[in-house]
Amino acid sequence: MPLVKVSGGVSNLSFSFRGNDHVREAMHSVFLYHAISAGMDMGIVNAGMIEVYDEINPTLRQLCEDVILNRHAQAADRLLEYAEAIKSKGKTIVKDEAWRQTSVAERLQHALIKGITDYVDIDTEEALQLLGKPIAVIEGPLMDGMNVVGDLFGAGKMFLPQVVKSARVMKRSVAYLQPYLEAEKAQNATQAQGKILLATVKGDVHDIGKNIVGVVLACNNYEVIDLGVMVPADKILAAARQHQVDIIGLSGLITPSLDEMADVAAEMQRQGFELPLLIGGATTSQTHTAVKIAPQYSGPSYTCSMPAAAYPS
Ligand code: B12
Repeated sequence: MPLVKVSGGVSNLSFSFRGNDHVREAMHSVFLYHAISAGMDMGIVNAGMIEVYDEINPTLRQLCEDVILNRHAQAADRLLEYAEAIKSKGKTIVKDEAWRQTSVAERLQHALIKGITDYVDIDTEEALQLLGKPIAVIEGPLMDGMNVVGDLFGAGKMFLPQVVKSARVMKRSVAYLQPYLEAEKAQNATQAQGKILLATVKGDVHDIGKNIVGVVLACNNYEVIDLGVMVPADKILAAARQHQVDIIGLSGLITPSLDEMADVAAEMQRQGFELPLLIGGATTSQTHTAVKIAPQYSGPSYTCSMPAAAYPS
């Protein structure tokens, strides 16, 4: 029945394990993982009570799957037995801090996946000491960690509320680095290089990458006009005229943004703009700029989403 949507209260599933959050969180994640891939449209769930599917203890994950998928007659008894054992050992077993012993890149990745903000500042500082430059921390361990989050999310093993928490960790780390980026600016202070307008296009809320680009440009003496997220073409172009910018930079991370960016380019052409147009965001590509943007706009357009190492010198 293609027009029917499926929703449900996920926590009801684990209600009989009240007081044993470890088991409840695992059950919710296992259920969501299988239900979403089987077509569930909306799960009502306490965002603080879900685990990353891949991070569930493998024994517990199997026990939960046996119950949820009704795989054999003893499934419920075995999960009950496991739950009792966990409960009697108390909560300290559950809060495993062993990840604090790993390398700083692994710790930042763990914090991004788990949405843990407690150690972001000290880990970011350690990564900065190790890598020397704030931008190297962003482009290295932070971007690597976000890519893992993206892959887990894409595979249905992380859920939206968890990615919101990851975004918070990323933003906090970038905020920690900002004074260091600004200190670099003070060292290189020369006259303004030009004025650039940045916006995430209509329909898209992703702004972490755009904000980083804004900080880096500002630290390199560009004046940045940032219009924020979900910005329609007419607003972008009106602001570009009003502020007499030298460059327009668009950001977008979801597939519909690719067409929206092409619409902005077409509108720039129609309104007689000749400014350089920068296109950025994880889903954009050289091919997209070449095939979708350049034919719409006779001014220069550039792809800006490749890792720095991939740029031709
Ligand atoms: C964090 C995140 C979120 C957060 C965003 C928080 C925020 N305030 O930004 C939240 C949880 C809100 C979110 C929501 C959604 N997300 Co999301 N999200 C991500 C995730 C995991 C990381 C993005 C990120 O911040 N990366 C780190 C930054 C630094 O990288 P970046 O943006 O690429 O920026 C770099 C370059 O591209 C470049 N750059 C970027 N912009 C610009 C602009 C200019 C001018 C220049 C020069 C350069 C430049 O510079 C940056 C530094 O190098 C990605 C996965 C991924 N690997 O990208 C998915 C991802 C982008 N999301 C995805 C999806 C599907 C969604 C949702 C639709 C989910 C949903 N079902 O609701 C919604 C979108 C709602 C909407 N209308 O926009 C998909 C998109 C797939 C697709 N092709 O459409 C991805 C790829 C995950 C996946 N694998 O499925 N998401």
